[in-house]
Amino acid sequence: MGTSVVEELDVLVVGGGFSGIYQLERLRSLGFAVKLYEAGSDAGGVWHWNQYPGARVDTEATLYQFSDERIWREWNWSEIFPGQEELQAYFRFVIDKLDLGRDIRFSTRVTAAQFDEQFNTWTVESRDERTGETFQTRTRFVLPLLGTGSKALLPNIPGLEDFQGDYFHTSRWPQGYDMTGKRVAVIGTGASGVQVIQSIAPEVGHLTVFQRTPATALPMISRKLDAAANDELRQGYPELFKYREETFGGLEYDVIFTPTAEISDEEFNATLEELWFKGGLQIWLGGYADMFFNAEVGNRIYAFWREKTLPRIKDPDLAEKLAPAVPPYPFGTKRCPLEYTYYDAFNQDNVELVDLKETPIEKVTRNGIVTTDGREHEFEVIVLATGFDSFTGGLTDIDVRSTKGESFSEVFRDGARTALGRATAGFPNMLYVYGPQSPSAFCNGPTCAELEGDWVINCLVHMRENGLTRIEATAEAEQEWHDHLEALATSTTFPLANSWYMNANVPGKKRELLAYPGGLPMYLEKCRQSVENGYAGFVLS
Ligand code: NA7
Repeated sequence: MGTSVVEELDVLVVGGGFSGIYQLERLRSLGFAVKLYEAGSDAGGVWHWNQYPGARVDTEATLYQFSDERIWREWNWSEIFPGQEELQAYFRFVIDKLDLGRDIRFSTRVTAAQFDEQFNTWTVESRDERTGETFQTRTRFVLPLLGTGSKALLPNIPGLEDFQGDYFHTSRWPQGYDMTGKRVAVIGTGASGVQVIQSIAPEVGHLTVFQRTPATALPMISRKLDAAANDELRQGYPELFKYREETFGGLEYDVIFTPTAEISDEEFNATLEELWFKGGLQIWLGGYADMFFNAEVGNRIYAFWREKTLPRIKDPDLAEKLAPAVPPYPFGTKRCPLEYTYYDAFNQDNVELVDLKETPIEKVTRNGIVTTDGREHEFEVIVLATGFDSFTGGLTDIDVRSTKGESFSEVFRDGARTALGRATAGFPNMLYVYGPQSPSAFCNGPTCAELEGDWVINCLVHMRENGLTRIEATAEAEQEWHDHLEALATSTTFPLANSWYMNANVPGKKRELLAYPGGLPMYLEKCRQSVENGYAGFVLS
């Protein structure tokens, strides 16, 4: 770290998504010297990075927004599941409206951070992505608010770098890239893959989808919102913003706690039918909670899903690959993508599916992809819809050193360690929101950005009022939190699937559930208890 210090702060917020923007606005209004650094060149966090065709939020805009009345009073959504461009426009609106721009540095990537024990401050090194210049910031607190999708996961396929066509990850889509008439491969059928596939299928020359595990995609069912509809929704917002705290996923609907053993098959199916037509993630995060504890219940929901999906796919062999008779995993243990025309796309003559369970990818050549049956599939473009090194990838990507000189990769070698999903021992004055071991992936982003975020804000105010300059998680609290999460996780069906929830998508990463599976109300209660007990789990000095 040889460069000079250009900024002295109370708080450095890293990341310009919902969590970062919320912290910047609240902390600044409370008089903290705070700045936000964002690696992307524009607003939105994931909504800046994920510019692939068809990128769209899959929780309802009613709660996929800030609860700040100055914003929702004026902002009108065009539909209930808005697309990427609209979400990015929303972020620009928020930044303008709250005059946050003067405290945001875009195109600024934080690359390293070192704690100074003498002054209880961090020295942070950052790089200007446009000029390549590096500079330092000295700050009391660092909030790495990096979400679950900031570290793209590129598959380790031999020869990829030799490919003569274009290839890119969904979250690094070249702006305005034209796919018309091209021969395209998409690897991956998660939420991003499904959205890309259904969007580009009508325009590309030929599309080959490489599927490792079938998605259980659900109908999105969006609806347009005119000014009157927005006015009507606005009347319900204050109540909704309160209600979200009581729900498992921080949403406008909750899981159903009625034990499925107590209800008839007719009632079970009637409920599923109703949830299906409500659309979105309702059958999952608004469905029977039993599905998360009993694989049989998950399999019954899978059978319902399959019955709905099969009629959409004409070719029976293809149908068996996309919606196999034997559930590939208990329903609900992998994220359900939302779709409009995903399954219909496979009925087009120009769309083909390669089942990687039958014929895995062997290598990439100059011209395309070779599978183990010896076939070379030729392409002009390869889209990597292969997901993210979620939960910890953003942190381990930065060269942060603990007070013992260890990096996050070293400290998380045998699994992530946090107290309350809030901080890690050895990294004082570094607090997370929506990070590992918090509800994160199971919680509506803006909900947790604000409700978890309030804990951080209140803590920093408490420290300021009491002349405290250092907060650090204890190793004991980390162990307790780990054991609590592990006990919860082993009672669920999540360990039965190879999902990114379980870190199973990242080769070599410890297999463990890093999203808090107890639901938002239980999590918030644990956070409250910590505060009531004098920030139990943390040493403040
Ligand atoms: P996901 O949900 O992690 O999906 C990634 C997809 O890519 C999934 O189908 C994977 O198959 C597949 N994949 C990953 N690595 C490979 C390799 N090496 N070979 C073949 N296929 C591979 O990421 P998304 O971007 O779609 O969604 C992430 C979240 O963003 C989403 O859940 C929302 O919250 C928003 P697998 O299922 O692992 O067998």
